[in-house]
Amino acid sequence: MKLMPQEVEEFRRDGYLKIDRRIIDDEHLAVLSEHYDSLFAQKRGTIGEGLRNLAVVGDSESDEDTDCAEEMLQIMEMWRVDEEFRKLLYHEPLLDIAESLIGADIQLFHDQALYKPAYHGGEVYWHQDNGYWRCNPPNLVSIWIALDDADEENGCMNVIPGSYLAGLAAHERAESEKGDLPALLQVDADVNRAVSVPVEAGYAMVHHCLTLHQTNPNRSSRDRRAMVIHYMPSGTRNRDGEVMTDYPLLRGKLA
Ligand SMILES: O=C(O)CCC(=O)C(=O)O
Repeated sequence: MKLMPQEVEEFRRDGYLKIDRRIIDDEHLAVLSEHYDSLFAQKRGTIGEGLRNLAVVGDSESDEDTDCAEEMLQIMEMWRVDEEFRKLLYHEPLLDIAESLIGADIQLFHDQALYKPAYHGGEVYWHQDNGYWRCNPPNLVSIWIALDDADEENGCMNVIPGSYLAGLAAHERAESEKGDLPALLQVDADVNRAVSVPVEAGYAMVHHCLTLHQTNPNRSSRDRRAMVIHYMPSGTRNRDGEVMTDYPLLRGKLA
């Protein structure tokens, strides 16, 4: 089901939208959660090989150098390693949302699982996604799907409404930045304007690639598992100015 005109309008005004209808039903959510847990379990102890701890403060991504007090765990490109997450790319309710915002010709940019474990889940600093990506035109959207209820206690998304309209902000490397860890850029954001976006399990929110956003540490007793799919209009160029033709076409045609 496509977004209603007023929802599109809200997105155009705020640069994000909480979707008020369920996107993943109970049965589907149980399957995805099981596959998600099993992938993280398989990869536990292999930091740097497909699994990253974005809260790392050591000198490298190896387990020895990782400050395990904090974990903001990331697996990129889940669709390449798991059939359920590959199928999720084509889930009609998600593509309908993307189509309402970026048009009928939709390619995957990438997906990622972002897991903040209970008690010691790490932070993600204020940033814009396109601060990392530098895609052009900057019209990508990300659908952030909650596998657990996500709220202020366990690290839901916080956003600055309307921030995308000001274009790309100046990003700096955070102090804990080591190597090319992508989650460690940060922007000075006006936190007084921040809005929390709690999302229940099976629901989603969508944000523009220039929307300033952040998530807090998870000190609660509840895990916060999320899955994010980043969509781009076909014809989008990478940071080197090349059209990204070899990324999966999810709906419509290649530009
Ligand atoms: O899930 C998180 O903690 C951060 C999400 C994020 O930065 C994103 O979806 O772009």
